[in-house]
Amino acid sequence: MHWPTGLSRSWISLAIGGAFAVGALACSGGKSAPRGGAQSALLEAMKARKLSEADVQAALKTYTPTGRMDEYLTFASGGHSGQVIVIGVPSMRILKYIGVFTPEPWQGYGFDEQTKGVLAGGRRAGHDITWADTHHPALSETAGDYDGQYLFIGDKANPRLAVIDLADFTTKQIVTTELIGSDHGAAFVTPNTDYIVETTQYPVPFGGGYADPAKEYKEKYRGAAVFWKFDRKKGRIDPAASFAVEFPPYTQDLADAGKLVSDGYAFFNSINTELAWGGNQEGQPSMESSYSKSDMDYLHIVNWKKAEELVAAGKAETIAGMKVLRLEVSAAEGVLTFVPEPKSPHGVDVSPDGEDIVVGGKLDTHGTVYSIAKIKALIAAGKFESKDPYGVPVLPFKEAIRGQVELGLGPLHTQFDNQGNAYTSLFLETVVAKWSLKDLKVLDKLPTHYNIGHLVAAEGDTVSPDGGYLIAMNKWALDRFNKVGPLLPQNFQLVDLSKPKMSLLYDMPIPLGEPHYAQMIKADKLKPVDVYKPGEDPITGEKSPEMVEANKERVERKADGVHVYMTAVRSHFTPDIIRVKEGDTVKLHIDNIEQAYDATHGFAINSYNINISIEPGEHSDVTFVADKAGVFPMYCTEFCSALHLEMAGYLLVEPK
Ligand code: CUK
Ligand code: CUA
Repeated sequence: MHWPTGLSRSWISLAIGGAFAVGALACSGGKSAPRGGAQSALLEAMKARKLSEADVQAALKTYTPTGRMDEYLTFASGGHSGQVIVIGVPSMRILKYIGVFTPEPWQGYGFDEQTKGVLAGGRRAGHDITWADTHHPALSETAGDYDGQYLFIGDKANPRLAVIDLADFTTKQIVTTELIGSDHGAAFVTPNTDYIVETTQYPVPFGGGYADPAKEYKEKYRGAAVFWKFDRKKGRIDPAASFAVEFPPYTQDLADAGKLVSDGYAFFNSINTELAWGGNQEGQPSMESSYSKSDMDYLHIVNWKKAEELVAAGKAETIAGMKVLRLEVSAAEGVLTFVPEPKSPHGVDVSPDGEDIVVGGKLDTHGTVYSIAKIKALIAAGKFESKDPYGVPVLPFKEAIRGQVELGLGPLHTQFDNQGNAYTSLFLETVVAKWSLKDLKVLDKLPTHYNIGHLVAAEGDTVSPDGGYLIAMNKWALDRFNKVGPLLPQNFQLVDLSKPKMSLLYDMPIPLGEPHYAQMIKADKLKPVDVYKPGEDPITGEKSPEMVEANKERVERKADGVHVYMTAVRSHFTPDIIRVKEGDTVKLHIDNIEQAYDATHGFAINSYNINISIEPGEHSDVTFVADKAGVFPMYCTEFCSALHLEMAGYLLVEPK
């Protein structure tokens, strides 16, 4: 602890003159405030809270007064919560959890017909899946820059991909393919968001069939990169226009799309060229040791524009409903090329100018920097050193790299700033290493707490990163926060990049799943709507055919059930009594007929698991079978007005 007695006089005057006197100046009509008073008040506050000079400087850079907005928004994966977390930077205030793969009661996500339909898009093997292991969110891009329109995120556990519309921060679509059995290199977008890439992690036989790995791992198990076609006009993935590129069962890891000079290519790591499959009670070593026997794995280089042409020319085979470019075709036609990469790497990140492909060694102390110019020249000249057992040409390692940077222990992921610097997370050393892309020299290291996984810099995956801020996304937090039992939050540490030496600004616990990755976008690129258009179904974006207008509320008994057309407005539902008979199918159609910003109503019914959120303008549908007779209170769950408690009614289910 640096005690404020060592505080330099000049620094105090700076702090007081620069920041603390602003309020005083405003109150005293322009006359400057008595400095001595403010100075001693500051020192007293610092002493009372045991704050050092560095602490106060950090506080000045993150403290955000009431009503002030953040400069950036970070979209972080919610890890196993299956959600996305929206965080303001530099305040590190949580602004929203977006329900994505998991039902989320606050938003009524997964409770009404609209969002149940979205979740149903992620059913696999005939099962509803109500959780996800989300890892990598990806913002939509135009010409390699975040455009603020969409966000995509993958589910590693049940390979799925979700589309979130940033017009209303709502999940609109979930897609999946039974072709593959898990993913990890997902989601990554091509520079104009033509495709969203989802790459397998653990190989399985394509299409979900059975094969014993002890006998048929090499022959039957496969990985793939799925290129999901994004239809930007519709704001949806078009599965029929999507395709996959088959990979050998090398256990692919992270991926990134090329940009500018490397546009048209995508890069995928692999960690298991050993073709291990486990079996530690069947006479095999555990995966952890067998995966890392070889000194080199293969960086997969995919020419996706060529793949797209071949698929269009009918060269793909349809497996489990997905068009798949088979290995033989990809190897022969130059779609897939390998280049060795050191020992079980983890992250692969393309530099802002698209020239360098940086691979984090994980079990190697280096960051390896491949050059797309060299790779292209080698491919054009047909300069391959060998072929892998599946017939894929392999480029010579030494000739494909621009160099290696000696980073330290456990390099994982890399981000970039606007000064030509790269920032790599070192998991084992638990630091952020700042290094110069040009000279491949380490410039600075900042300790993190603890075990940093990913890191995210402002606009850090684009063709024009901003610098300024970086968040270290740390796995362990053992002595950083008050104790909360054996399961601890993750620790996001905000780092100041504005000076040559990095400095730590803020620790933020993330108590909801383990976020892996995040992306940080300039807040002014986002243009969300304030309210829905009257009667809008948020999932279709259209006026609902069942829209309910004021004074048109009614109950109609139809062949498919009792339709209740209801409106919600401060502070009543109309009708506020719903009479049905035991066994009736009930279809509620509810419109929030307000257009006032922030005037959300909730709607809940006891015992029927009914809970929705109806934002201003929104139309929502709920279907249930009234199979239990009785009296069930229903009420608004958002404290919407002084008479919110009166916004209630009864569902009356008359016995048969
Ligand atoms: S992964 Cu978790 S730290 Cu899923 Cu991107 Cu590297
Ligand atoms: Cu509407 Cu409370």
